[in-house]
Amino acid sequence: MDVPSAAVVLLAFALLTCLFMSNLSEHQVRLVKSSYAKKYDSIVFPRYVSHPAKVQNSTVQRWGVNLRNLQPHKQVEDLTDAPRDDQCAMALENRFDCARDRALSKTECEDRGCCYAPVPDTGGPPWCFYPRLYSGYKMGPLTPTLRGHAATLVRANPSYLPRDITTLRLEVMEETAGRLHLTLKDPSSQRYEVKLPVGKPRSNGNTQDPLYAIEFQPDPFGFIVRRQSNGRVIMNTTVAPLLFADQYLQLSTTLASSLVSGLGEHYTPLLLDTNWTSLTLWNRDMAPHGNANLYGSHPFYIVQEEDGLAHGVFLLNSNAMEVTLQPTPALTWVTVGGILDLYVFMGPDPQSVVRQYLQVIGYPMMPPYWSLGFHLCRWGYTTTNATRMVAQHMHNANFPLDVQWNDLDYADKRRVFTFDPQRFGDLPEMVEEFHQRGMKYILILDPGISSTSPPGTYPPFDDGLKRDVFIKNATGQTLIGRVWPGQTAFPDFTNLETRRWWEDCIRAFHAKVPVDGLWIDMNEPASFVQGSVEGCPDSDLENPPYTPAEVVGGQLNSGTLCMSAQQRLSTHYNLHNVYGLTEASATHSALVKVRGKRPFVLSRSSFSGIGRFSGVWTGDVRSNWEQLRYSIPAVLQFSLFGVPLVGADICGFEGDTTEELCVRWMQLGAFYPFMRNHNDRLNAPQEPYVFGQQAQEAMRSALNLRYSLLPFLYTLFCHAHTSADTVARPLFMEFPTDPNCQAIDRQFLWGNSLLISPVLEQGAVELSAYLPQGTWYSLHNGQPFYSKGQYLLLPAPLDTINIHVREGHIIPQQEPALTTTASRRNPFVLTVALSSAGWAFGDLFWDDGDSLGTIETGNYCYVIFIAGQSQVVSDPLKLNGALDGLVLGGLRVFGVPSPPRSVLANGEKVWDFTYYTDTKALTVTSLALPMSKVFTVQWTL
Ligand code: MIG
Repeated sequence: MDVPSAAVVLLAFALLTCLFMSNLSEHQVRLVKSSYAKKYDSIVFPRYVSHPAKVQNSTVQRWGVNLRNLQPHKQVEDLTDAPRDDQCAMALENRFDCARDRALSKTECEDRGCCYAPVPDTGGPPWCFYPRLYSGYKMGPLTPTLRGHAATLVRANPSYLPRDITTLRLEVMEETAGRLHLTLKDPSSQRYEVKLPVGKPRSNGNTQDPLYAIEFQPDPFGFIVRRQSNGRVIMNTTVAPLLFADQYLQLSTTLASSLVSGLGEHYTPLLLDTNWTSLTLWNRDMAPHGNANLYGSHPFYIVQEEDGLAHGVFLLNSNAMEVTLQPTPALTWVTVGGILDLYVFMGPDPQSVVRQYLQVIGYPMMPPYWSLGFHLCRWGYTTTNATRMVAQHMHNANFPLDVQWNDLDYADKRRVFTFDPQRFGDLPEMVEEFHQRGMKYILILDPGISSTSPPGTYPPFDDGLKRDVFIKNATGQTLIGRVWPGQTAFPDFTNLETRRWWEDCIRAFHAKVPVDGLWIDMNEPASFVQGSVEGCPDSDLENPPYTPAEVVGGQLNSGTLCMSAQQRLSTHYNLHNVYGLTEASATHSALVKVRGKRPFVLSRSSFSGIGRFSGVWTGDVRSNWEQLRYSIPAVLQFSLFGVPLVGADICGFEGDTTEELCVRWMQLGAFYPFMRNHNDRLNAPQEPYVFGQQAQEAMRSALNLRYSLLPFLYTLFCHAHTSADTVARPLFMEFPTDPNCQAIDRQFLWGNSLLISPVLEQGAVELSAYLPQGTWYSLHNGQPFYSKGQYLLLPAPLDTINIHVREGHIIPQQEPALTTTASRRNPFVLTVALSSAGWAFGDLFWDDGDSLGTIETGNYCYVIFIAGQSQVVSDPLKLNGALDGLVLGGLRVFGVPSPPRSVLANGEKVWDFTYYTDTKALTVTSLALPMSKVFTVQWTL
């Protein structure tokens, strides 16, 4: 399978060669596996190193095992016999909380064998903390297994938690050079484990020179992962005890720096606060605000190391989780169930960390082209005619609009898979009209299935019951909650039959209303009653010994189903966080089967791996400036989580927007990978056409700018799908060695070449924007900025969003139109941003935009563009007919040092060109060069 990859882009840039890189073939994978197996024959495990100072009576016999390239094992100071005061003497920031589960008095604390030393403030360092040496698990010898190495861990004394798992099996697997995998499980009884729907994690086939080395401290058990190249400690879990009880699992580690990101979904900056903060991962229908668990869970973090390297850690666990950060810097995972299934990704650069993570959870889907256009939605378009009018107003005012949406309004008594016979009686006709205009249509689909319609009148429920697809309560009856249609049952998407039933429901509905995509809301799942209409039984699942501190509502079953509810795979206690993921997967595959085209699914709830199936929006954001500003880190975090198709509700969902806010939000939103304006029922309207002429003009130009960039955006999505590149990209990812970029989350990049610097403050008409070192050209007029890596004050009047093109890059664009159906036929335009040496490079991925598997079957075009020596040349590396009839209509070359005397296109003289002496930009228009052929545009100086 040939795919254009970002690596190729770089290569071609450097060498001007054209190469295709392919994914590993089955054959190669087999080869890799056998070499992996062979390697281990020659390594002798374990290698014991006894502690030199204490031969007899050695309770802390330490030994180190380096799975590769043995390094001298660093002795950890032996404190066994140290007096208790020494055991408790440590800097405040190094205290690890011994009383996370509940508040303890001094006596209770000391009964746990912990240190008690109050500090004036609360919310900072813990008062009750572990001594330096705290008994825990003791590790036996490491022995080889089929996949790696394993050891048994035994706890001699009980911990302070109910139901310790006293014997654990540790498995250590060096899966690739950049990926280390450790699991800790109960060998005597199977506990719940997350099964991601990806099959085997991709291997890059090279475990020859691992980027990591791991050492173990046997008693108390802990491990240290180092970066092989420089010895840097990436993880050190010896700093606090491992706890593994039935409903409380805890693992602490130091962090290599405090530059940590991830651990979504929360309302935070891109860099998390390590000053004694905690993040709860528990999917919840909750409008974004600080210190709250929101809709999704992504137990993955990435750390920027001080020299520009990076690594990441993924704890594959879907139970309710709390992650605390402290200034050591260190991090503690606490989860209330499952196993510890830990991946370490060694990068060494930030983009590689994300790629390694996505090799485990799955690469993102390729979205249909139209889904990159503008989407317009509102709760409160109460009839088909109201909905039609919206699209018509947009059209009349010349605003691009690809997709018109409806919220719950369409449904008959708010029941999914129906439409209101009065208000939406001609819904099928309306959808047909949109299609005639080259538009698409999407509506909302909640998972709750009304359970109170008279028998025989509502097939989704009747069939669902018959086919046994619903989640059951603890005693085996259908669990009934309450959502928009009243009482509802909840499909159990871990049951295969449910997926078939869901597909049947979608097929039947689609036969009447040919929707183009589905918007899956309320899938945390959300319920308006706690647990169920009958409450929940009193049990350790509903009221576990430990509940993450910041769970909104205080209980796991707040705003959702009973924890004791039964799903095919396990209890809802274990499966809650993957409900949205399983629904997205079922919806995605149903759409594939029903429509036979590339599916579009937008999900509110998410878990690691959802990017394979769906895009995500950030939920019920408020119409205010702060929420506008925090939408950038939200979008960037989903980039890190492998969900490139993401955006916030433009102009805000809750509350009244203002004209200025809405203009600025449309400008930023034009650079969300997923661009939708959506509004709640009772608010002031915020469709672009409701504002004054000046605001409309600004919005129109933002929309046209986006539409002109869609070929570039689509190409970025292709690289995301094939190579796990990010689309909306944090600056630190592209400029990891520039310390100024570490924290930037008011600006971001598209791919590696477009810098977006939006206005995020009310009243601002200028903006201080950071430009990394090099030349950046204004996308609007080619004005160059030579940056040493500095902040520049840029004008940003209301009609302007600052976008800069990075030197050395070519951006493929197309003249905009009111839909992508139309814009896809328009002439292309290249924006060529020359490097100081006069070079630039770019590429274009193009296919029909919504067929299935075009990349996998090679049914696409891939063209590269190379500029150098006063010319731009295209090279169509792969053609399938999709570009036939399409032309290059013009180009803009930025950084042309002096006025050209003449311009030649495919050797012929061109008259329509302009050179701007002030900006050094050359514009060539009125071309018609076939995109499917090699073309050359030269200028003579
Ligand atoms: O309880 O469908 O986040 O986008 O408009 C509210 C109505 C349910 C929440 C979604 C929002 C949507 C709304 N939904």
